[in-house]
Amino acid sequence: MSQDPKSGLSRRALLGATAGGAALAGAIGGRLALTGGAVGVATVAATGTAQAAGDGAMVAPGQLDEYYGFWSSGQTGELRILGVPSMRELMRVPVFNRCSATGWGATNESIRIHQRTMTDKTKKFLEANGKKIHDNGDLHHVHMSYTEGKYDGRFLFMNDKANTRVARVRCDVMKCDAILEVPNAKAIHGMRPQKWPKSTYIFANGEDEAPLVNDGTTMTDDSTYVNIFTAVDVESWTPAWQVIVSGNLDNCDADYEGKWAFSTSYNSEMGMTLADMTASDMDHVVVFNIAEIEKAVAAGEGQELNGVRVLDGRKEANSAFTRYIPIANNPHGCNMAPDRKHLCIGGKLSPTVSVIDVTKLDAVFAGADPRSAVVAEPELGLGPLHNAFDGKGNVYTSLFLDSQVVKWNIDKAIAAYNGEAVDPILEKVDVHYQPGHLKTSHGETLEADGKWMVVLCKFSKDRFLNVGPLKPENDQLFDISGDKMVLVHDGPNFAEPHDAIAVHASKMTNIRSVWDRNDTMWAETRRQAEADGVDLDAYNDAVIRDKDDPTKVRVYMASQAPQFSLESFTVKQDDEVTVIITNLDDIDDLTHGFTMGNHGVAMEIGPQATSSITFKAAQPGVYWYYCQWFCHALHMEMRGRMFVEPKAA
Ligand code: CUK
Ligand code: CUA
Ligand code: CA
Repeated sequence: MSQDPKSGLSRRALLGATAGGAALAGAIGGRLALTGGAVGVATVAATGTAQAAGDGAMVAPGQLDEYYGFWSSGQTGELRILGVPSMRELMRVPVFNRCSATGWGATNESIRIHQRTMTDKTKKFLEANGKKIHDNGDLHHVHMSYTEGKYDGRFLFMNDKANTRVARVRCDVMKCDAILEVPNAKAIHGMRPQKWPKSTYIFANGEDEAPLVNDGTTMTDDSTYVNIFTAVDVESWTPAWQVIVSGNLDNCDADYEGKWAFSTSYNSEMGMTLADMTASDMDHVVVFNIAEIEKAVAAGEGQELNGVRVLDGRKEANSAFTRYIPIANNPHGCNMAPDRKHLCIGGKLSPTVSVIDVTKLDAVFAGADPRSAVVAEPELGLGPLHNAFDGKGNVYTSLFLDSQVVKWNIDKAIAAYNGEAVDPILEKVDVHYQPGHLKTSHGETLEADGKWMVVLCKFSKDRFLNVGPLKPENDQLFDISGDKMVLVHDGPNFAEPHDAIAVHASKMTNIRSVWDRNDTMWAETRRQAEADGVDLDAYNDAVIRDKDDPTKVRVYMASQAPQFSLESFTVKQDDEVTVIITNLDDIDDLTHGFTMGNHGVAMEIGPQATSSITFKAAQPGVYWYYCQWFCHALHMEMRGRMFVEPKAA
């Protein structure tokens, strides 16, 4: 591997390193030669988990965090990975955004993932705008797949409110491998996986109201508007079924028995203005009966619309699919407690959290008063949004308007609701400032461990050096293992994490460092290579003009530090050029890149990966391409030329 089959040069000889290590020494050595000293190597060897040191340095350099933190990024559209408790940012995984570093949203492999479930309407819309994909997103919620109420380390799921999509990230390589544009619904906001027995579905809330067939025939008549709740099949990443509801849908969650899903609605009024949306004293939580819905879907009830079975679960339909529990004034957060019993609903405009006992829901579906399932409604402070749990019967609720987190006890709240003279509130702490979501380590699983809590503050104001009118958000980390909540870290963050989860490192057992050459990610590219007679697994190169469309040229090459197998290639002006590169290096952390100068294209090629990108060579001349991922002492020399011959006059 360290022998360059073309030039016959050994990389180790080039570096002048000792012959002690094999390929690893070759690659790491390249860095050491430039960074000076053995610092880079020392950190690699260190292991062990974090201890709270109390001096702000909770995880020493070279030590590993105890938890993976998976953060949403809101309007940035990516997934972020942080270490908890160090709050060090470890990685950004592009999902709905266009990424300059990795080429996500530009490589053929990523565009295929984007386009697979795109509706015809969206395809036409994008074409009219000269685009292939939407390259923005609004990623609010990230959750992991479950097996029996616990994180299983397989997938991460996330929503895009902006373009009505949900996406899946593979945890083995931490890359997005499936995006679904949800048909019929509008603006996917709340999104949660099924928890029990495993995540067969994710549930996705449509937040915005629109006509079911939104083709312009009816627009201002809002009596024709609906909102849609969707179950997405986790394996096939296609919609399994949909339910039309009354009111809109905000946040959602699922229970620990696999029986129910729940969604908050702040617009039971079906209002189109702020005044109308806040007109009613009461809104509601919708409860979905999964078994009844599945039965009806299997029986072919409802209607088929854009390939999905759609059931009517509106109030007036009086179906077995839904029940509506009245909740005060524009509720928001929806969080199932790890006690398997209590669902907590943030009041937002009401200073209360409503506690629903899910064991009472069978009675509600059998005809009991829906409010009979509410077993507590403690008054906690102003602007309660989201709830998190410590597994010891306590809840942490973010108070947006009060800029506080309140810790309270469920049993005490129930006792108070029943008339006992007990105060359920245990403690309040100030946060900085205006918290949205807050999350505890494993708090949305049966393994809630009561160790850490992050509070995602929407405003940072004076907590950091001033960086201009646009300020970062502030993610505050609290140690909640003792009686008191102790603030241990402020973590500035860019626009705009809404939600986060912390997953113990012991759950993440299948993470790879090197790609499998046969990964499905580039299966389509591999098929094309076979048709072109190119062996992607060899240090191989080829420039192939398409037989059917001679304006299309495919350029195949391999990369192996510090060289591309092709040091130049020639195309004609106006050719559509696809560059396909396989990285034959097979050691940890040896990523190459491909950037074509002045053509607006760049991509990442991980160890043993194949990546491809397509562009038009519209202007004649000489253009250099280069590896933009620092890979070797001779990384700067890892480049080549594209000659674009002028069109014959
Ligand atoms: S929502 Cu952002 S603070 Cu989209 Cu989960 Cu509540
Ligand atoms: Cu290859 Cu830098
Ligand atoms: Ca309302």
